[in-house]
Amino acid sequence: MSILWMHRQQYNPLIFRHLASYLIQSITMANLHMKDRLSPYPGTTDVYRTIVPDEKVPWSVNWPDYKPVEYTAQKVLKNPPWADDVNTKKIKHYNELDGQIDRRSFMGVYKIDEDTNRPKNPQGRMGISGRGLLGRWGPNHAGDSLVTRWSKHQRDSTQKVLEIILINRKDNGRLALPGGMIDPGEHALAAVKREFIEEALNSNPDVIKQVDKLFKKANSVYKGYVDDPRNTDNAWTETEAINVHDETGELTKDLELEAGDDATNVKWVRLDRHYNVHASHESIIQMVIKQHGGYEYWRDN
Ligand code: RP5
Repeated sequence: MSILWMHRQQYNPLIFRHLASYLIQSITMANLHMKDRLSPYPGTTDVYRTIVPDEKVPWSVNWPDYKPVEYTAQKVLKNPPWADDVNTKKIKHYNELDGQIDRRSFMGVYKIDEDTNRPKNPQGRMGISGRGLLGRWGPNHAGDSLVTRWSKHQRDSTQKVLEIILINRKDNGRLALPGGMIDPGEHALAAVKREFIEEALNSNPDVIKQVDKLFKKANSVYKGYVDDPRNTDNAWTETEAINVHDETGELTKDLELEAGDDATNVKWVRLDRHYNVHASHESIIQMVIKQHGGYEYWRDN
């Protein structure tokens, strides 16, 4: 947030309240999920989360006066095929495989509010109820790819630097892992490969064989919650992240990257510093760097 931005907003006390909360949270919450508690809610200019102090995030902390802002985007309320019905009473199989829809969470069994039949985000209060931009009540399962290889420009022989294919997201412009929501009945690996082809290769049919070969090296590295700015009290994102590492660089040397679908740009990114990446993708990237014994840039800056 720039000083200019703050200056322009100086007469809006609501925004300042949220800014103050954001700054305090930034200082005190080094390890707590953060991006899913920011305001305004993505895609809006006027939907502000109810401020949730850190100590009141867990549902186990009694807070009878808690009043989250209710918000579900119009496009979700229109009931497209990727979204649930607005009426949660129709959902009978939370925490289970509900036909083709996977309502199980990597976080374990989540609780359901007895009065509303709405699932409760296992990470706690988010200051907003409803589904926001997310289609499913409860977990919204995504898959992400981490296609990596060694950078040609190494720091030294003991600190090899990895590079990775990242996209820029259409919705927030941020650098992100190529990825997307898993369709009902789809396997995570199939979804990850499909999203990679759509977003990083613009669905180029000529590269399918090359991608098939590359994805033979697929290795699941993370299954869990994502600190996604779209998360609410009742709907949240989880992902299975899959690493495809091209040790020699041979399999990817001719791979022609071209952004498509939800991506505006795609490129190889040298992992030698922090980038302001979407959601909690940076922590997954760091996990993969550690697994391959690459240069751990976060230790130096
Ligand atoms: C993130 O949102 C996941 O990690 C995944 O990258 C992405 C899925 O959402 P869409 O790209 O389909 O919007 O939380």
